[in-house]
Amino acid sequence: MGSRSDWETMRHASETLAKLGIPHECKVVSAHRTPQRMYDYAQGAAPRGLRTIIAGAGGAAHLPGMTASLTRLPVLGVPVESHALKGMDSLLSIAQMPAGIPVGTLAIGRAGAVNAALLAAAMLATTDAALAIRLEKFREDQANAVAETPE
Ligand code: RP5
Repeated sequence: MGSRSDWETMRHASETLAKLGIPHECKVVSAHRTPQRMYDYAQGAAPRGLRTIIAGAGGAAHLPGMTASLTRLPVLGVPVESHALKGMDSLLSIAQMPAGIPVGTLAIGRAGAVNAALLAAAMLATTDAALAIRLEKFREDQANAVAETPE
């Protein structure tokens, strides 16, 4: 994530990954304030054995796109809700990548953070049969938790 202030949103990605038993790490890596850290992190990710990167940022959210440009790993972008523009700035700056370097862009805020984790899980589950079973169980539990009536 681009800032410690993004953690309130991005913790939902981490919690969802943890529920699915997916090992992960959470780092503050700012495209603007710590560009060298971003270069080092993105370029070192694949050689270290990481499989996917979830990048959350707000405002002029360059982190997901810049990260994607520095690694062949799939990058999922989470637009963090900004104070000034409610995350529309984050959303557009993450989603509107020019052709050639993709960022898979999720919804603004908590929903995007949760879904980034679930999408990462779905991608990883294509080559991990045990995770596929855990993901199916997660979906089943979620369906069972939805009441048929509103009261
Ligand atoms: C972005 O600027 C971060 O991703 C964060 O969403 C936003 C504001 O950062 P802080 O000023 O709260 O550190 O780079």
